Amino acid sequence: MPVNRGVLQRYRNLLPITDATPIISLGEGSTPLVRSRHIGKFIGCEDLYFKLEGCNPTGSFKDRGMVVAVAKAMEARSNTIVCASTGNTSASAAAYGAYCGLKTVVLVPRGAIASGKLAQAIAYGAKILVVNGNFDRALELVRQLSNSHPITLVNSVNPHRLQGQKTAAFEVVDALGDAPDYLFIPVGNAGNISAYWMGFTQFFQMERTSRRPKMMGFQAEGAAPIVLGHPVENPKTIASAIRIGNPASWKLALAARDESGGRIDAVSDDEILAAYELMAGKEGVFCEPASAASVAGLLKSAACGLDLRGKSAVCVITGTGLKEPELAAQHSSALPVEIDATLGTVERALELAAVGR
Ligand code: AN7
Repeated sequence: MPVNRGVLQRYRNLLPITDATPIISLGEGSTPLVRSRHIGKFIGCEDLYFKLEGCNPTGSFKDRGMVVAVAKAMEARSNTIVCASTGNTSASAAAYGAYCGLKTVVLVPRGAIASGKLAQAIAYGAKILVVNGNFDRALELVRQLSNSHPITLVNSVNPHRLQGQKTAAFEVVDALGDAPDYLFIPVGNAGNISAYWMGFTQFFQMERTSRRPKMMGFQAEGAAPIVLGHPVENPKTIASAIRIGNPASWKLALAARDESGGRIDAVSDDEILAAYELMAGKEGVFCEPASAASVAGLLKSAACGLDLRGKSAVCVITGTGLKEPELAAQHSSALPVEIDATLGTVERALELAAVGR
């Protein structure tokens, strides 16, 4: 198997890079597209796939965009990067910042990011500022900060982020031989749905795909500004990664929805948690709740009459469940059983009859 040389090398000609752009990589991209064994059958969609973005180096899709943003920051001779984050962006920025010797500053909302994401930012040595306010406020702060200081903003308002993230759409097309009929994706700050649409559109214009998918985006019910048509001041959802009330790429997401003939809808926390359990328990994919929103959206759409028979669909699984291990224990029936260290107690715990010894 060849070395994974990463997104910059692999898509050199399709990204805004120059001879002066350093070709860096932590092995991002080239993530698996796996076929569903359970959920597809359940909803009558034989061609259902999951794009496992949790397999990226820091456990989320953010690495695809971060590698481009950081390379461009280095090209511009910046020595400090900053972002606001619900967790994954900060983990990714901190990793690439460490790898490239940049100073990384992350602003995260107090008490509102998963423990594993915070642990990553700490381990990678970022300067972590915990803000008494939500993500939207933190994003306002870093926008102001980067406007008045020589610090590069690496949130998805930095266009290089979306450029990198569009490569996931390229991979989906290459894996399936064409674009799917539908793409289901969680929506938070709305960068990723916009990036996928850019990627599908670019491949369509290059005639590397015969069509573009309908873009099906899903917000959490308590954090659904795009669905409601106005910002949400105090967004609430168990899916902390998409607890965002005023998405930066709002207009781009609406364009993706409308140009593709897709939808942006909301799913409840109960629907998100049911999909989160189903993905782990029936598909063997331990994803984070925000990622499960795409699957919850698929199930909701099918239940509301979307006929997926004979159609192909891809759910983007944006991040790994390992970043918030506490949540699994709160939402699973398969809890650990403590036993004495004897074969008899193991057998009793498994309801196995003892074989004569
Ligand atoms: C797992 O890390 O916004 O709609 O600051 O971590 O492109 O924002 C994360 C978002 C989906 C939503 N799934 O993507 C951040 C941040 C996961 C995420 C989203 C996020 P966008």
